Amino acid sequence: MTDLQDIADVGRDRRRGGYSRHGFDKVELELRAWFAEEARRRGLDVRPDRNGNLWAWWGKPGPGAVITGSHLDSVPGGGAFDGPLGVVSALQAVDLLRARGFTPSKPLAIVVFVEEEGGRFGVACLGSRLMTGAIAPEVAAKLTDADGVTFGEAAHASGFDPLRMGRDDRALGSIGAFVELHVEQGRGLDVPVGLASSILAHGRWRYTFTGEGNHAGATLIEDRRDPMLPAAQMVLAARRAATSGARATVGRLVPNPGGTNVIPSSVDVWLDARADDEPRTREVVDRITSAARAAAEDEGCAVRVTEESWGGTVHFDPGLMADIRGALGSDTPDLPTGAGHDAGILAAHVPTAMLFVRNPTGISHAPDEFAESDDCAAGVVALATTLEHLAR
Ligand code: HGY
Ligand code: MN
Ligand code: MN
Ligand code: MN
Repeated sequence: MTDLQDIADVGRDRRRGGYSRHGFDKVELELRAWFAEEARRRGLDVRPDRNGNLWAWWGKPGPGAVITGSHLDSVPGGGAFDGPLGVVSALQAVDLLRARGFTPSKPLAIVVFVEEEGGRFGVACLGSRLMTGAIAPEVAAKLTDADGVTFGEAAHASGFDPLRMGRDDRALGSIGAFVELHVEQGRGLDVPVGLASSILAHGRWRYTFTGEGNHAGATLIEDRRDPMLPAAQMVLAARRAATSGARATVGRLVPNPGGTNVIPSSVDVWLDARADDEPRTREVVDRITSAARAAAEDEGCAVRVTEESWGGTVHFDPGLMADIRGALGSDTPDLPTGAGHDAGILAAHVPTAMLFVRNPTGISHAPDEFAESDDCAAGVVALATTLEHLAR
């Protein structure tokens, strides 16, 4: 059954050495090597695709393939389950199917997508967006991390040619169904396993406030053009504009240069906004942006707003959900989620569904993210039953 230790180990490894700087960095490469070794131990054929996503095949790749999997990268300060639970459970589901004497009549694979959280290069689901053409390779290649390293350089250093990245019709064409198992994020399940029905529309915006860098002690207040002020006003405006239906979050604010005794010359603030649909999301962002512009003007600062990523509302495939519910039991609940996933990117291209494993804390993207062993084990059984049903 799912060994919590496996998940905890992967989670621990993700914390080591700046795990949030995933996307082909040392820790992600080590985790990918761990996955490849675990897959090979199970006789799976491990092949990276040209976008850096890792595929472990049970049987020859081919049309109508049943695919499962998730991601191994994390957010800064993330938990151990978001991503790894889907990957570890897929490996354990293969074990369970083998133990049942099952051999798939369709190709079956586990996929590990690269840079799902956008923790290093700022765009979530980068590997699945590249594969589906949702982001152009030349745009992805220029994305930079906190040290100015580009995704193209990082990918190249990991053996991938950024110029060969991009929409992969062969891979997409081979997928008959994609089912991602994931820890629940937020509280909604009263039973160990449920299905996802939809994902909120979701975008990320970068606000750059520019003022005048100066000395904290030598500069009179009336002589300042301090970009930290409109940045702070924007954070408050985000909370004021948010409602339970439209979630606006500022989780990252970076003053430049960032000295305690230095009035910053500029401040970058990232906004994560999500709502049921695009109009409601953009309405909240517009309100925040006008407050940001007004605050910048008051302080004699400039502000530049850049939309860094966008993904519309996702509705999962009702036919596939019904098919899976037929295999798992008609009482299998479904629930919407506010969290984005690679499954949300693939859903626009191939029949896609998600299985959620109950999270008693509801907390995610934080160390208290959790799932009970029994619920994880129930998730493996549900995934194995789903894969057997789809690939029989
Ligand atoms: O941000 C998200 O919702 C996902 O965890 N990448
Ligand atoms: Mn996440
Ligand atoms: Mn995730
Ligand atoms: Mn000094």
